[in-house]
Order: sequence, then structure tokens, then C-alpha cells
Amino acid sequence: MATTSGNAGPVGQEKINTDIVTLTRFLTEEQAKVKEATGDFTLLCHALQFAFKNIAYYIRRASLINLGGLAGSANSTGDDQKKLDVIGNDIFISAMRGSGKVRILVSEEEEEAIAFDEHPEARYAVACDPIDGSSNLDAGVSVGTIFGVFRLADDAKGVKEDMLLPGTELVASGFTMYGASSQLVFTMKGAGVHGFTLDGNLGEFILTHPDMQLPKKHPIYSVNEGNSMYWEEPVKEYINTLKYPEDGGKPYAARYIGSMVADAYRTLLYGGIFAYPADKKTVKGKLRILYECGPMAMVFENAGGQAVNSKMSRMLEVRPESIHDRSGIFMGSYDEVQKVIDIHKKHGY
Ligand code: AHM
Ligand code: MG
Repeated sequence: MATTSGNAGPVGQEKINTDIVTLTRFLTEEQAKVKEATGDFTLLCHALQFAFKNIAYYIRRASLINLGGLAGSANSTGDDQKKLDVIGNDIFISAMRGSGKVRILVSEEEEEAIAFDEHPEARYAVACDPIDGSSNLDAGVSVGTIFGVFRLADDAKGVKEDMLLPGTELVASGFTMYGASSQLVFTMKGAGVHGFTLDGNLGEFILTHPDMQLPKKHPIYSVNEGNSMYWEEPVKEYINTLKYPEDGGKPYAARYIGSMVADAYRTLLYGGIFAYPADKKTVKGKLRILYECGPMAMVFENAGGQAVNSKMSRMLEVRPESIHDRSGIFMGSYDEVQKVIDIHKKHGY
């Protein structure tokens, strides 16, 4: 007789789902909904998907094949590059070039935009941070890839100025998180946010979190409090209201990993707020508009949350002045971000 454990059925009687939705199937079904679709966007997404799988593979194997540590170079914004930063960047560039659908690419790791002149007809532009949070890599902390896809104007020349677009122009965005498992969060303009999990055996991203919705509020804040002596007054006041609630309620919990994809993923699932404000020392903010703040803002808005910059403008409407331009950001549950906005308004913002 078969043995049973707990409430599970006898071995061999697990309920097997034979009708799983892979990312490939999801994209095909989405394309079918758009009558005039040419399939270019779907092909581009397949190339993105391959880049994510490839980067996930090397991150999993990093300690085994000596990929830890520095590469001995610095990136566009002067940060030391890790060996994996360089590999992730090369994988991403090659996948985007190979798709034949990308005219121009901006990567955190490249000072200049990369124009794929061999594909003059390609109509998409991509911005990416191939391995965000890489300063945490050697400690085994979750890192990820952040990406945004723009449809270029018909008269675009394939130069970096074509990419100085606000997030409202994004046609798709999202991020992966390479952690205990590899997660992909993906959204398209005016659509929902969907979460996929990489099944290493199948080699496929499986739809595991359809239509992700941020809770309207949740008592978690996520910010690098080591910067608080540089914060502007409204930011100090806001964080204090969370730590010392006036109504005698419970204070908020602090959670800060220091890897935006991991902090964002938790915030998306549980709710709360993630902030990296501009401050007196980092006047423009730390995080980059094109490939960090904009794509994340689209995800958070499409999941029912809000995202604003340090001037309390809607993050998605902020147009970068240069491809590596930075911004302060507050993003998270709708009501939590609204508190930030209200306190700033009181201070005349
Ligand atoms: P990176 O793109 O060089 O990895 O930097 C971005 C990271 C984010 O993932 C994270 O939110 C932030 O920097 C952490 O900064 P800090 O260490 O100043 O708190
Ligand atoms: Mg980054």
C-alpha cells in the first residue's frame, strides 16, 4: 500500500498541471490580441527572455567558476565593475543585437548608447541595468536585471537623444530577481503586472503570479537610513511618522536589502514603500531614470501603486536630461506614497 504523508495523496497521485502558461505562451497569446501586431515585439521579448536565463545561469554558478570579485574596470557612472557586471552586460548586448528588433540600447555599464546600425529598420529601443545590486553579489544577496522597452518615433535616427523619453513612452518594462529562484516581473503599457518563475529543469519562465496587485497599504518602509543626516526636512518628517506614530499605533518595520530588485519585489508582494530620496549630498538622487526608476515606476503603477520623484512629480512623466540621468524615488503602495506626497505638500513642494 502506498504511504501518505500529511494531507498529500499517495506518491504518484500529485496533481500535475499539464496546462502551464510559459512566458513564451503568454507572449504569443498577448500578440494574438493585437490585430496589427507584426511579431517584432514578441521576438524582442524572446531575446530578453534568453538574456535573463543566461544571466541567471552564470549567477548561479558564480562561486563555482571564479566569477566573484572585481573586473578591474569602472562603469559609466564610475562604479567598480564586477566580473559578473561585465558578463551580464555582454550577454544583454548580444541578445539585443541578435534579436534584430532593437535600434538602440542603453546599459548602465556603457557610457554611450549602443546603436545597432546593422538593423536600421528596427523600431525598438531598450534601456537596461544588466545586474542591478551587483555590489551585493559576493555575499549571495539577490540581484537582478531591470529593463524598459520603448517604441521609437518613425523619424528616430538611432542616436542617444532618441532615448531621452519619459516612462510614459515605455511599451513594456520589468525586472528579474536572481535569488532562491529566478523571478521575472513583466508589464506592458496599460496592462497588468505578471510574475513568472524560472523552472530550471524545463528552462522556461512559468506564470506563477498572474495580475499582481499591490496592497493599498502595509507597514514596511525600505530606505537606506544611513543617509538620514543628508535628507531634506519632509523626508525626515515622513520617516519619523512611521517610526513614532502619533496615534499610539505600532511603528512600521524597516526592511532594506540594498538591492533594488529585491526590495522592489518584496514591496510588490507585501506592500509598503521603497525610497531612495535625493538628498543634500546626492542632490539628483542615486538611481537612474531610464533603466531603474522609469521601468520600476511602470510596474508599480500598473500593479495599483504610485511612484514619484523627490519633487513629488509622477516618476513616469520625468524625462531624463541625459541617458544616465538620476532621480530620487518613492514607490510602493498607493496610500503609503500618498502620505509622502501629502507631507511634502505641507512643506510647500
Ligand atoms: P547599482 O546599479 O550600481 O547596483 O546601484 C543601484 C543599487 C540599487 O540596487 C539599490 O537600491 C541601491 O543601489 C543601494 O544603494 P545604497 O548602497 O546607497 O543604499
Ligand atoms: Mg543599478
